[in-house]
Amino acid sequence: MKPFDLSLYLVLDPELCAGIGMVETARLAVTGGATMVQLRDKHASTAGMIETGRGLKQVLEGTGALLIVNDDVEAAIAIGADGLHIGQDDMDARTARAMIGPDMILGLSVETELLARAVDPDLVDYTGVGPVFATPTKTDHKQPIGFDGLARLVKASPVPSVAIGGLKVEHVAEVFTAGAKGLAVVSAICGTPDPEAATRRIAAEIRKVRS
Ligand code: TZP
Ligand code: MG
Repeated sequence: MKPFDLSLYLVLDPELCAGIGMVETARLAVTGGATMVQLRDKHASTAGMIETGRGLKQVLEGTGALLIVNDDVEAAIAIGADGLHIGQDDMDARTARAMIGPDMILGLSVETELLARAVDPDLVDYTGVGPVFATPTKTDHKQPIGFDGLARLVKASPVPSVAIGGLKVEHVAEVFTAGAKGLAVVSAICGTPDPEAATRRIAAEIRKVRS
């Protein structure tokens, strides 16, 4: 498996990226310092995911940023993505790992301490922990956990965690203080007029809090 850096993890959303599209948003964000990009499109067919994913793979090529595909294991494999991200309502981690093989990164969303503790580090490489705050980006999200909850879940997770849910540049310090290895954001980058500049600001804040 490739080493991965969870520090600035962009999760794409086709609606929020509607103006310039997901591929161009990803290109700008990676230029601005995003370390991982997740293709997440709840309404796309596998063929649609593969088409967008191939475009993403092209723009990420040679940048060092990794491409993760949400939910659709068939698309993840066809794209040759670096990883797959699944939620608790998707296939279980053992099934996912059996399908993707040992080399792809596997991420799993966890919303409670119990779920974090249940993660098998032989199957799962990182956890996505949240939502830290309520967010309009995902309307069916679970109860927000706040930074106290984030710290508890990160501690319970046997693998590195990335925080998600309502996170903006002003939350970077608290995310790292809670022990997360990074933040995953949608609207802090996708919904902005200048995704590259927005990413640059978050990346600069990450460098500052880590130094
Ligand atoms: N999972 C939990 S919250 C969330 C996802 C995909 C959406 C986060 O979006 P935003 O805009 O960064 O709050
Ligand atoms: Mg899912």
